Amino acid sequence: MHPAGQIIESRLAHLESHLEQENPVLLKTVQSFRMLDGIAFRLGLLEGDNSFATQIPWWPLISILGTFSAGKSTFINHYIEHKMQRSGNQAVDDKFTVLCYSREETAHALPGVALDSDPRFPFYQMSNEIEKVAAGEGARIDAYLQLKTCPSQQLKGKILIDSPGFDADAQRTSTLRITDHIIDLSDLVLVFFDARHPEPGAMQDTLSHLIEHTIKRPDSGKFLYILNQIDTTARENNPEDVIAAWQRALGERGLTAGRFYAIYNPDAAVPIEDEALRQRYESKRDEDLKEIHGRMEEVEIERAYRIVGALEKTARDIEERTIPMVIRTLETWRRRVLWGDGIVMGGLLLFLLGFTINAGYWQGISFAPSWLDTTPGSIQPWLMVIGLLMVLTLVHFGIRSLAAKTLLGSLRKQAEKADLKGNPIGSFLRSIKPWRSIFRRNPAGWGRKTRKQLKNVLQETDLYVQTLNDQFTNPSGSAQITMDEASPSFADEPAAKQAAATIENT
Ligand SMILES: Nc1nc2c(ncn2[C@@H]2O[C@H](COP(=O)(O)OP(=O)(O)OP(=O)(O)O)[C@@H](O)[C@H]2O)c(=O)[nH]1
Ligand SMILES: [Mg+2]
Repeated sequence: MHPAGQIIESRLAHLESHLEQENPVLLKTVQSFRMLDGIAFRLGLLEGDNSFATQIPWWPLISILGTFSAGKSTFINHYIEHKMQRSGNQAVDDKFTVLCYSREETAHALPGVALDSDPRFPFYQMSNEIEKVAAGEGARIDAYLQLKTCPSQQLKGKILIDSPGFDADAQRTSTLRITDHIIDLSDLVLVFFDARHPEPGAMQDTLSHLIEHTIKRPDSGKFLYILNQIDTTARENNPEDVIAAWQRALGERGLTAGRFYAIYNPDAAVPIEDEALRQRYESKRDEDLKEIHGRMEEVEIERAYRIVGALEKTARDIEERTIPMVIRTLETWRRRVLWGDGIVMGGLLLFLLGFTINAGYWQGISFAPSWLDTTPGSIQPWLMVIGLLMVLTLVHFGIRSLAAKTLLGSLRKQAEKADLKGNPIGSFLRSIKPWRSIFRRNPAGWGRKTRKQLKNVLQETDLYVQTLNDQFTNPSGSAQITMDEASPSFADEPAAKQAAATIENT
């Protein structure tokens, strides 16, 4: 096998071994992605070192950001029921910690470079990103990122990222860049604030970076803003005022109600003496924690449907968008070649005619230059015809490649705009190889077999959706939520719509 193909194969095998532990339905989809890869290789849409499967993130990412000592690590430890992350009142974390599931009993900590080679993680080119903003820092990826694995059930099928305390003023550009990168990749972002800071105004820049920058995003729905450690406000005269002040401060920055939560950690909290007050705090906390945890579970379900949706979309895109785009380009190319041939060859023939007439080579309509008579044998006219044909052939192929060159730029732009997973330029170039007639309408490799395989993949996606529906709506399963709640953010994915419809019908 191609060495690049081997790399992909080992990545896919790696992916499958993780899915085997965490989500068997998605394991099957890898086979369908392989099928699509095969189709795309044949069509020239993918190169040897690529796979549709590695272009999508397989594990949902939940990142926990926020001010330092807000209780991010304590929250995570509580959620995963393992004491994975150190916590403390000084700034404890100086690295981003990626936490993921492993069935091994002992927890493992691995350096940041481990994230580069694992298909679960979208940090593939993180060191390049860092290098761009801070020269020389890219090689020190281990100083920014670390990976920890843990056998927590809560970590199954998702990845958590714990981050160092965020302080917009003191932060290095590289850390800001990683933060932004992580926000981009995350399916859910929990932004922690600390109720011990009575005056939210004290951290203008941090608030601005965490709120004003996020609120305008098209995916702003994935941010949850969490005021933590509200137990510390119980001793104030008007505890509700502290929460209200925060809510106001966030509101001034454009955050509307609904995604603002107030919680505290039962283990780390200071005891609340007043019985009635304590109950009020506990019920508020439990209610909000339940909602936060609920969102964290949903993310896993959403991602499963999204992967099947991506599979379906990739298959459909090949047939409905990529191939038509290549066919259109081939048509334009054919027209240009024909025109080019006509003009150049016509011109050449006219020139030869003019030249020979001028030279007196013609007698009436027969070509009879004086030098032809004197030469013994009658082979020369044929040689001339062959020579002429060879010149015309060269001209034709020259025009083919010239015409192709004029189309590459616009094809590239079209492909970028359409945001296609495969590269139509590869298919186009393969379809205009010298041995292919310009009159062939279909791109190279686009035949009955390929179409049938695509159809099979689409049928399989329907099956996967049904299996996922069974898995997630089955009351004995762990997750019990309705699709309306589970899939608000990907309503445009066909598979998701179908899933929602299927559930409604049952
Ligand atoms: N009273 C109270 N203390 C808490 C709560 N959550 C965390 N703490 C304490 O706050 C301190 C900071 O907690 P961490 O979990 O380390 O905070 P962090 O946000 O991870 O901090 P950095 O990683 O340093 O940014 C620790 O001493 C925790 O015990 C809470 O809900 N109430
Ligand atoms: Mg921490």
